[in-house]
Amino acid sequence: MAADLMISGVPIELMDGDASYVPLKWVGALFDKVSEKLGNKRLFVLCILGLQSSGKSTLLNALFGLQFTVSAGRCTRGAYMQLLKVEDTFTEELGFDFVLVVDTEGLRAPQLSNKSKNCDNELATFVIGLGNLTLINIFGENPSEMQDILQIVVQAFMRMKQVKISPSCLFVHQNVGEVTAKDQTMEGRRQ
Ligand SMILES: Nc1nc2c(ncn2[C@@H]2O[C@H](COP(=O)(O)OP(=O)(O)O)[C@@H](O)[C@H]2O)c(=O)[nH]1
Ligand SMILES: [Mg+2]
Repeated sequence: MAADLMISGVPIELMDGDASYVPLKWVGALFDKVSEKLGNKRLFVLCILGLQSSGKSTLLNALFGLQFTVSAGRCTRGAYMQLLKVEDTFTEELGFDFVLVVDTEGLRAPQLSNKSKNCDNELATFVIGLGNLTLINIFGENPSEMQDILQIVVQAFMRMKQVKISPSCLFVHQNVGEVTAKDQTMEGRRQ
């Protein structure tokens, strides 16, 4: 049933945000079933990372027309995945048949602050390792927001060397209101 739901585009929990736990057996079985049902299809995994309430879910919803819950404060918990079919006309060009979009809870969630560092690193490592591409979402004009998250992300990318995979990442610097922001924040971004 879960496989059917997933194929029909329902978001499925991938990681339990409260326990920071991935039910590997369950997820493995789910994907086995999904690939059994869909046949031999190429999948592109797109993940997103960023501070809590930096508009990650909003961005994904806007990009793909999804309905991940959006609200102030902690609303996405753990990580959710949603399977999207690529339109036939684009599969050739893109080189994959499905996109798996993974929305995450976000780093530096105050609700997890007592065990935050570990949780953040685990989440970042998990998500970056999972994705073909990870969007690093940076909200606003203050470059200091970047420093926090960069440390976590770079750490996670260094770990990927140990397992010999090389995922890529893309920085999305969004919600910058001021037209001069690009020049003004250049120094911060360079650092
Ligand atoms: N002003 C403004 N608010 C935004 C933008 N993107 C998201 N928000 C708001 O920021 C809050 C958190 O967004 P959400 O997508 O849930 O963040 P997430 O925790 O990173 O998934 C919500 O109240 C959104 O409406 C944006 O580009 N501009
Ligand atoms: Mg969210």
